Amino acid sequence: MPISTAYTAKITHLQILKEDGTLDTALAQPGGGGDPSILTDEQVLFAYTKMIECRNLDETAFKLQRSGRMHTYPQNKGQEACALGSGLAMRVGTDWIVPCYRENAAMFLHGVPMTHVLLHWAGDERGNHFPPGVQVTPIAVPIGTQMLHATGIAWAAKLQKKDQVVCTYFGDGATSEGDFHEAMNFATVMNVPCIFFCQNNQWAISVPREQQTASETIAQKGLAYGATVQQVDGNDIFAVYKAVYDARERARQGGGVTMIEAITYRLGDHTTADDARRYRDQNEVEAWKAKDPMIRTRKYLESRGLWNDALQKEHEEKAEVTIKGIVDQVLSWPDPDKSEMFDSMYATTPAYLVKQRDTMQTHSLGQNPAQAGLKQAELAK
Ligand SMILES: Cc1ncc(C[n+]2csc(CCOP(=O)(O)OP(=O)(O)O)c2C)c(N)n1
Ligand SMILES: [Mg+2]
Repeated sequence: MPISTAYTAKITHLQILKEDGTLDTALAQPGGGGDPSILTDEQVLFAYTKMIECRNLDETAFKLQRSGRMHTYPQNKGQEACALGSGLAMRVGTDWIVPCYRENAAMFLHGVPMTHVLLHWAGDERGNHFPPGVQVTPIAVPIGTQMLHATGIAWAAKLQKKDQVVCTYFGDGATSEGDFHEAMNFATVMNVPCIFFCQNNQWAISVPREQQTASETIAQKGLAYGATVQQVDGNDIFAVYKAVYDARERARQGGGVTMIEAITYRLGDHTTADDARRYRDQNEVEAWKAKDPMIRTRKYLESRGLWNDALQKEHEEKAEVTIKGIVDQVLSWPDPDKSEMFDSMYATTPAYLVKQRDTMQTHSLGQNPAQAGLKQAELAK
């Protein structure tokens, strides 16, 4: 029996907006040219103003943490094209966003109030309780878990014949977790409408991408499970938008899972609990700063006559006011009532928890339980 080829594969890398801010006109016309998979000027303009806002939020959250008014916060700096390109390509109120923690802008686009993201990182669980109708799941800090949730949501949508697609986000490091492989396997076998969006920002805290996986690309891990895969320049908002838009439409037509690997870079520390200078070469950081998605998007808008220094100043000032307003709201958020920790656990709170809740309201526990309306015999139960 001669040796034959059992399998060959090719993974393409998509870049539409070049680093000099010009479009590859073989792939896209400036203004969109009526192609729904290409961003219009209006969308790019909108996305750029959101980038300004998100960067201000990052800087503000950093200062809040340093001044003791915020717990850990993971900056999104440098990865905004991923969040905005993908967030814009998903249908608000129809599709689902299942985030990790480095795609704030996608969450905001889909209706999560900025206050809630800050509340979350301030350790307030109410930050995970989004307004009704918002189709976004809470920020997931345990690495990888959200991909399983996304798979379940997409499976439910398929079973219920709903026109819904799910986009879940995760980092390069997360693809070394079991949850990624289990989610990917189940999602592809069941052919569910789910997009696995990997923000390959080159680092998993202090572990560089090469030490974390021997896989030449992250995208090829999706190939192993039978997903459609696409690698994109993650600092190119056009490429991200097109890849997610095409994946969304494919999923709606029954084409199942797409895995997108977006090549990007974490310009900030891992979180405010980290100091990346201890393990990262500054030359590497500087090289990526030059590829900042904001610089590239701004160059494009300038070439279209849609942006200038005056607008930059105006929107930076506007963002400052917006974010300050958000912070004021968060800092004056009323404290939760102690009893709230009992309220959302069971549909009907069991008697022993009712007892705990009620006795917690008094200083007399163990001294005069009658104060809490409880008889000694009941407490002994
Ligand atoms: C299950 C689990 N293990 C370990 C951690 C600690 N941890 C937090 S972030 C992180 C690295 C994640 O790297 P990556 O997936 O590349 O995402 P990035 O932070 O780079 O966006 C680790 C190991 C965790 N949160 N959850
Ligand atoms: Mg990473």
